Amino acid sequence: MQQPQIRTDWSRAEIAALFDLPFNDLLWQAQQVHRARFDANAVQRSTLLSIKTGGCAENCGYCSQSAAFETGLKATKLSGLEDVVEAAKAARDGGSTRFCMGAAWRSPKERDMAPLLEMVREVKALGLETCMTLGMLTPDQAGRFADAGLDYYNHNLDSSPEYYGQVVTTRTYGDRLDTLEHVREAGISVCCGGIVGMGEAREDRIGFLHALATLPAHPESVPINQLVPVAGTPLGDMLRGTPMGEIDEIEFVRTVAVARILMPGSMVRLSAGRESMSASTQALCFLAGANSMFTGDKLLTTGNAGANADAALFERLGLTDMVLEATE
Ligand code: SAM
Ligand code: DTB
Ligand code: SF4
Repeated sequence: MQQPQIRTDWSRAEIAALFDLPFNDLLWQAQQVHRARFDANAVQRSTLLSIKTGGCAENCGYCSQSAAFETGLKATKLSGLEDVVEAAKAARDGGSTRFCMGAAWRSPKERDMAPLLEMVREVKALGLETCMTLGMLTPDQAGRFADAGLDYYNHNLDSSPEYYGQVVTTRTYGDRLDTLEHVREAGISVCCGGIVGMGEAREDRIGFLHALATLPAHPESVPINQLVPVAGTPLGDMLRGTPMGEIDEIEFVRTVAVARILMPGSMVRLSAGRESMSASTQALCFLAGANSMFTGDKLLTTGNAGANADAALFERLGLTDMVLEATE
């Protein structure tokens, strides 16, 4: 297949039509788009570390770390450099190529900048790609992270602009877009995705992917999370055990496939929710064009599939680690 054009002018109607395709036709199209640019059997692995857990001032309705909800999570201070470097080494030795450090903040404070920049430098020196997710950034902060060598910044749009207000009220969709612009302008690669299974309608999944695929440039990484329903959070409590809380796995795979078709050059990451996902559903996600995942026993605060389960999955599916192109 000819390399599909990278387009940032997708209409919602076009995206809706992709979602409506018969499943086999959708997966066929996603496979073609995927294979035109990527090795279809290679999957990149990233590892997460929470460097500052809990006590967050935002009220994202899915999140275990918001100070607004009683989730039983113990808040911590910012981790020390040594602990972070040790975790990064373990991730690298376990086959991860990217190390993503997350903090439960609305935005980093000035006093946190020096230790954060040091973490970026030290983790990068281990030969890992660096990623941080710290909430909102000013243009100045983004520039300083770029100078320290930060490769990626994760900041998710999470859902459609219409549904966003049901998920979080302490910041706006526009705030999120502003930070993405600051990150992009600083020359840092963008990691931006969202969550499926928050009780949103298909129209919201269409609106969410539309927002991503019509950014001035596609995010280099697109994490697609399945809601992990956490007790004590509004969305977790509302959806735990309800049919809405367990999004239809076929619809989840469709979302991955549509993301792949809309953003042919991006890494589409199968993110939160893998722990409760069958091997067959994960296999369908890879078939639909996902080519990245989080490894390790833990995401930020919730469980992840773990190294043994991942090794078994790679073996069963004949997957290999993606070899990264050398960067300077
Ligand atoms: N505080 C920063 C922020 O919100 O940008 C960074 C960390 S935040 C935990 C990163 C992302 O994880 C969120 O945007 C959301 O998409 C995802 N996430 C958080 N809790 C989740 C959950 N319970 N289930 C699925 N995804 C979740
Ligand atoms: C993303 O989209 N998913 C990751 C990463 N970006 C930072 C985080 C998932 C968190 C899942 C819930 C938790 O472990 O707290
Ligand atoms: Fe805070 Fe991020 Fe959790 Fe929202 S998702 S409450 S910003 S840690």
